[in-house]
Amino acid sequence: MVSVAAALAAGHLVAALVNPLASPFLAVGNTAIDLTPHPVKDFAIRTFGENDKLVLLAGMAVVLAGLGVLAGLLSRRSPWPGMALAALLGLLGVAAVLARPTTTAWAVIAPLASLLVGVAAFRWLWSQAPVEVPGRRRFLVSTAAIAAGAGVAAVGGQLLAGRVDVEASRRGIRLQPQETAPEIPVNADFAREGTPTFMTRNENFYRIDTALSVPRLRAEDWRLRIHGMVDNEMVLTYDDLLRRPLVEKTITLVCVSNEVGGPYISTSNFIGVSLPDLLREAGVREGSDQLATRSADGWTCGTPVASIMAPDSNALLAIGMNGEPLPLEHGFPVRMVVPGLYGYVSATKWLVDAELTTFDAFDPYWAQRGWGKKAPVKTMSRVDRPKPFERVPPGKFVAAGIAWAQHTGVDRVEVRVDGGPWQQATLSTEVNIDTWRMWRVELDLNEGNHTVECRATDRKGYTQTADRAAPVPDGATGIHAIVFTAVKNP
Ligand SMILES: Nc1nc2c(c(=O)[nH]1)N[C@H]1C(S)=C(S)[C@@H](COP(=O)(O)O)O[C@H]1N2
Ligand SMILES: [Mo]
Repeated sequence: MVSVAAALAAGHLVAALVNPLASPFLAVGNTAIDLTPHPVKDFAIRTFGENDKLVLLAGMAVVLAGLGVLAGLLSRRSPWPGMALAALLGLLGVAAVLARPTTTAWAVIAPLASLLVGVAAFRWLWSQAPVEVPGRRRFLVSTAAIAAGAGVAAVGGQLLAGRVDVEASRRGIRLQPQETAPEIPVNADFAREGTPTFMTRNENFYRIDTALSVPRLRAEDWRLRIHGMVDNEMVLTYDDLLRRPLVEKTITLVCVSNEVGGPYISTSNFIGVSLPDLLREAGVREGSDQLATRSADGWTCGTPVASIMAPDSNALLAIGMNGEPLPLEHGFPVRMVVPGLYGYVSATKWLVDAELTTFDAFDPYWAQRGWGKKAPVKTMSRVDRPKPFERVPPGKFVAAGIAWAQHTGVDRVEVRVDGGPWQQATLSTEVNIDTWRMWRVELDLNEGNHTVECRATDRKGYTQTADRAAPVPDGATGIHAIVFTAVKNP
C-alpha cells in the first residue's frame, strides 16, 4: 500500500510540473468517467448528487489499497507480484494520460515517474522485509520514510498545481455591464410557500460537469479561437471581451439529466457579450449549422447555429454571474449560455475553442454517448410543496412549485388532486421568457392520503405531455406527482 501511495504521489508531483491533468490518479479517474456507461453515471448522479466525484476518487483509493494489500500478501516469497502490480498500475496511468484529450505525449513522464517509483519503492521495501524479529524496526523505519516522502510529494504536487493564482486573477476583475438586468419584481417567486427563490445564489447554483478537478485558467492567459467555416478567423482575449458592450440577462439554466421533478435547474443574472454579434463579425459561412465548442479540459459541445443567431436569442459568452466574475466551478473565466437549450448542448464552461462546422461533420461528447444532438428545453413543471410523503393539516393548504418553457414562456399551470378536475394555479409575475416561473394554488384537503399533480402549458399552446420518457436521449417527460397525507396534528 505504501508503495502504491508513493507511486501516485510521485506522478502527482511530476504532473504538477508539466500538466496537472496528467496526474495518473486524476487521469484514470477522468477516463473512468468518460468510459462509464450512462445508466451507471445516472445512478451515480442520483445516489451521490454533487458528491459523485468525491465518491469516485474515494472508491479508486479503496480499490488501489485493496490491490496493494493483495499484491503484498502474494509477495511473501518473491518481490515479483508487488513489482508487477506497480508496473501494471503505472502502465494504466500511461494509457489514461495518453487517452486524455488535454494532454500531450510529453505528459506521460508523470505516469512513468509513478511506474518507476512504485516498482523501486516496492523492491527496496521488500529487500528490507524482516526475516526475523530484530529486522522489524529497520523495516518500519524504511516504510515510514517512504510514506512520509509520499505525503510530501502529494502535498507538494497539490500546491504546485494550484500555483497559478486563479483566485487572485478572479478577485482582480470588476464587471460593469452597460446594460443591467431589470430589477426582479417582488412577486416573482412564492418562496415563502415552498418554491425556490427566484434568483439562485452562486453557491446554491446546481453544478454538472465531467471535470474531476476544476480547470484553473487565469483570465490573463485565456484565449478563444473562433475558426472553421468563417470568413474572418478570430482570437479573443479576456480584455477584448471587457472592451465590448457587456450586457446582463436573467436566465434559467436546466440540465437534461433531470428526472421529472428533478433538482438541476437554477437562475442567475449572467453578464457577458453577445455571442451572435461575435459570430457575425467572424462571418459564418453558408452551410455551417453547428457551433462546436471545447473546454480547457477537453469536453466538447455542439450548439445549433440557428439557435444562437435567431433574433433575441440572448446567447452570451458569459463572464459573470450575479455581479461577480464566474465562480471557478461554473466556468471561470468564460462560458457559453444559450437560453432554450439544455446545458449539455449550449453551456460550455472553461470555454477555449469555438469551431463553426456542421452536425454531419462532428459529434460532441454526449452525442458520442447516445444523447440527442439537438436538445431544446422541454416545457415542464414541478411540485415543490408538499414534499413527497409530507404530513400536512387537513383543510386549507397552499401547494406551490415551478414551471418553465424556456424561450417560449409559460402561459398557465394547472393542478389537480387525486385525479380530479384540473384547476388553474396562480402564476408569479413573469420576469422574462428565458426564466422559470412559480405557481401556487389553494387546496381544501380532507383527511387521508392524496396525490397532487401539475402540468404547464406554454405560449405556443403546447401542454406538457403525460407520456413518460427517460432523460436519455433528449430530456424526461411526464407529469410530476407527489403523494402526501392530510392528518390532524401532523
Ligand atoms: N466544460 C464543461 N462544460 C459543461 C459541462 C461539462 O461537463 N464540461 N456540462 C454541461 C452541462 S450537462 C450542464 S447542465 C451545464 C451546467 O452548468 P453549471 O454546472 O454551471 O450549472 O454545464 C454544461 N457545460
Ligand atoms: Mo446537463
